[in-house]
Order: sequence, then C-alpha cells, then structure tokens
Amino acid sequence: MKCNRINFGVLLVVTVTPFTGSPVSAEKSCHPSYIGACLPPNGPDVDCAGGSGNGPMYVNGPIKVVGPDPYGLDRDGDGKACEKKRKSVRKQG
Ligand SMILES: [Ca+2]
Repeated sequence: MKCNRINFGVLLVVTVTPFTGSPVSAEKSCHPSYIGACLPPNGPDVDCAGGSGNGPMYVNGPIKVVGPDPYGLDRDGDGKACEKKRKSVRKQG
C-alpha cells in the first residue's frame, strides 16, 4: 500500500495592495490665504480696487490674510488686505 503524501510546501501569497490614494482634489477656486474674498489661487494678478495696482483683477477689501500673500495685497503685513482705512503716518512739521 502506498501512502501518497501531498506536500503543499510553503504557499506564497502575494498581496497586491490596490492603490488607495485619494484622488487629487480639484483645485479650490478661491485662494486659501484670503478670507472675505474669493481670489484665484494661481493668478491672474489681483490688486486692490482703487489702489495703484495694475490688475488685471481688482478686489474690494477689507480681506483677511491668513497665509502667504502672493498678490501683495497686504502691504503693511498686518493681516488685513485692501483696508479701506488708511492711517496717515505723515508727520507735519
Ligand atoms: Ca494691510
């Protein structure tokens, strides 16, 4: 009588991990640095309405700046862009 022994050996299981990367979210249509106005995230250039900027886009302030200020709207760096109030710092005398 023969006894057949079945040797399965080591079964290698290769697990293929599916790519689960989340799809690149569509670009937000508003720049995340500017709160209070919807500015384009990557141009064209935006300037304050009534200011000395050359556009081509203009925005009315005040706008809160919470990040980098690529459009240079917050020239004095106080976190408010296109302030309507302008303090005069000129001294007379
Ligand atoms: Ca400012």
